[in-house]
Amino acid sequence: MNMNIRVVGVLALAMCCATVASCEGFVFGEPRLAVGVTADLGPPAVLTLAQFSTLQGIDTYIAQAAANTNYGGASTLNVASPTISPEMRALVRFEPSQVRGLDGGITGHIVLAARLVLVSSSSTYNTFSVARANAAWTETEATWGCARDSDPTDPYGVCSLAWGSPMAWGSPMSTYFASTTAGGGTVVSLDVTADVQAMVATSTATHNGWMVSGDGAFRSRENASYRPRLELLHAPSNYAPEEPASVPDLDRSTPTHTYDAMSWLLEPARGLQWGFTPGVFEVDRAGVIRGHIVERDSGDPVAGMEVSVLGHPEFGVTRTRVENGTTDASGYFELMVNGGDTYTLTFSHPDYLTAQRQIVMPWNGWLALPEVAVMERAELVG
Ligand SMILES: [Ca+2]
Repeated sequence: MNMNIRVVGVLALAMCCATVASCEGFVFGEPRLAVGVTADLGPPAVLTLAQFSTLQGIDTYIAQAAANTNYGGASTLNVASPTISPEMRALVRFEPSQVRGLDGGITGHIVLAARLVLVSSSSTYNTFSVARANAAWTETEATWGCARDSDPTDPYGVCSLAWGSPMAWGSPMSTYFASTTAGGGTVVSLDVTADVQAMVATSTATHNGWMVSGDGAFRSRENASYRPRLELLHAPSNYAPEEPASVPDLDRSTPTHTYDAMSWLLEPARGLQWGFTPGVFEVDRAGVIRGHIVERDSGDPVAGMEVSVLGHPEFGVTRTRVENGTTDASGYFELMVNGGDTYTLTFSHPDYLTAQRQIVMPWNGWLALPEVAVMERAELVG
């Protein structure tokens, strides 16, 4: 039997719970309407598509086999891995002050998702990865041999600024994880959320852009129709997500992993769980923690309380929600983690004392956390 459902919030969870054997014992708290309006909540997340043309970005590629040649004016960004040919890497940089200036200024905002989006210009492509470049290269001076080569026509190369070693910091932050076919070719999205979060964290953070490796070729900014771009989803620091107005249809005719039923929690545009490492959730293991946060004395639900797992930044964070379309706190949250382990959940909010709870998370299941009551900081000092 196919029964497609499209319902809201708590009801949707109750229904999909019925398809997951291991969710016995999963209980729902009574949804509570807030008595008062939670103050100072920011507006919902804003989706920004920031194009190079507005961010004055720069790009080029560098080639090991032509270590003193600069390709800053080329119409493609060529990449090649050492297993196939002499290595080539693309360099792309957005000016951090321009990123922070988006939408009237986003310094201090949280970055729910950021993707470096490149359009392929070749029919063959392979896995790509992105890492942060470690020197202040320029578009017209970057070569394989130097971040800034004072004379790229000089066959011997004279660095006015050398690359650090290795040329990109640490291991790649992200591997190729999504593609669609657009008019200009295959679109490759590389997750740079953590990096862009650092870029907007302060008004002075510097950033030397990204070095992309793999096999293929992309269109450069000199190719105006399909320039590289930064897709950025951000929200004010006091952001609280809304209860979802709708959730995806669920086919109840087949057994479903919790991950499959609930992966919509991870969709960036929903703004429900962010900052997780792409691909970290395992289909067989992943489960969802559901909880409710209230004020200790009043019993009123608390919105905007950040929920994270101590020692596991790879799972990202969520925050307790407001009712859909309002700023009234619902106090509910769902957080996806990998099951089969013991965790310490941390609840933090500028106005409340930080609380922690130990949990044992089952595989492929649900965990209903007993209601958490938190105390206002003001109450402590008053
Ligand atoms: Ca260029």
